[in-house]
Amino acid sequence: MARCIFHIDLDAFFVSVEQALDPELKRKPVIVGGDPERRGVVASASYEARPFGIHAGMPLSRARRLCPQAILIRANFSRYKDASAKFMKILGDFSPYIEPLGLDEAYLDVTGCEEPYGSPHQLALAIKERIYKELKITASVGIGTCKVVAKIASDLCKPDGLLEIAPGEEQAFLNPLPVDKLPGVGKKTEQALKEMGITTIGELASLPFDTVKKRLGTPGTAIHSYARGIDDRRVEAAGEAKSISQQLTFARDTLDRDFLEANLHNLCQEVCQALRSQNKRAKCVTIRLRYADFKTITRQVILREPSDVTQVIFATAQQLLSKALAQQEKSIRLIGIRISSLVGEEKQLPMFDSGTEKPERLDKAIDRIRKKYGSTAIKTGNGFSSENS
Ligand code: TTP
Ligand code: MG
Repeated sequence: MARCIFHIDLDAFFVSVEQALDPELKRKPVIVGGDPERRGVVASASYEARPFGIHAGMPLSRARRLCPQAILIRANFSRYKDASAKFMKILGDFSPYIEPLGLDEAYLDVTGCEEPYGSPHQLALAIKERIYKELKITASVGIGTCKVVAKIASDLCKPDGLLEIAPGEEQAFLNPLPVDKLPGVGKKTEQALKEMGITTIGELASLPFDTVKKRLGTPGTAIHSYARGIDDRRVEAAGEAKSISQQLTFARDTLDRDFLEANLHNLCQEVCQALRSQNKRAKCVTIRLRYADFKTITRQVILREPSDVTQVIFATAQQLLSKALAQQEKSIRLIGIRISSLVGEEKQLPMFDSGTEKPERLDKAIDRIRKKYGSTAIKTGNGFSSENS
């Protein structure tokens, strides 16, 4: 039996939460973002602001120039977290198979759940209605037999949309769309495909498998399957975080190595604390650097042994940073860390290697203090946190 997968994404999420709290903001160009004095960027723009060319990630200074009458609101993350929790809870009432992707989107496997409603379409309407009733926020829902089709469908029908791609219709739906609609196709892949004369998903789908593999490597084979509407990924239950990340934009671009390392250390402490709170360890460490010219690079390494020890993760990230700094001497505006390939609890007892025991004890003590008094209550040697935004 074909699966029935929903992808549900709230419209202009941060803005919609603010509009629900202050109806005066409705039907107006509204932007939620960071601090304009500290080079903040647009996090979310209302649909009334988008025709001016405003989109997420754009510097606020530019957004203001494009639409001076737009109402700018500083982000209130606790409000968005509350709304997100309510949103996920609503979805959980419709199916136990829910995979949150971020604060405002989730996959839902509703195979067999549609019966009381009559059809998947009716079920989607019921979900949209419930979300609107409780949160005063519109949602867009894509329905398909797999994740990739559902996700692209919800994206295409925004805002307040509902688009169902019937079983068997996947290829016809995907064919005319540009390749960058496929998840995993970024600027680089798009360019590589363009050089092969491929701009639509249909053209990609008609290429022989071997050609795609030769040109794009193994990751290209997944994209090739998606282009054919083939995507066996299951909807994975909540709480199965695949990675944890943190990043920081500096008030001023910098090349100061001590400053970069100190901030990297703080970020490592934050992600490792989150990791430990989930009783997990990470196998992969990635750093991200954005230069003054907005060029962004990532560098990653696989650890020999998975770890949840701040000192281990930081030492690895520090080496990646050193290498990157040696390769490029350009000022940096953003630094980030991601730990991924997370593994569960089956931790080995550090019976002989007392060298690893000490940092672990230190981490535990810090976690306890931070839990009690908040994250600024303690910082170990390397940390300093001025100048960041
Ligand atoms: P999105 O769902 O990508 O965007 P959106 O909900 O604002 O708009 P859309 O109607 O197109 O779905 O992201 C959800 C929220 O995540 C968004 O409201 C703000 C936050 N966000 C950022 O903080 N920075 C970003 O670069 C993006 C893309 C989103
Ligand atoms: Mg959204």
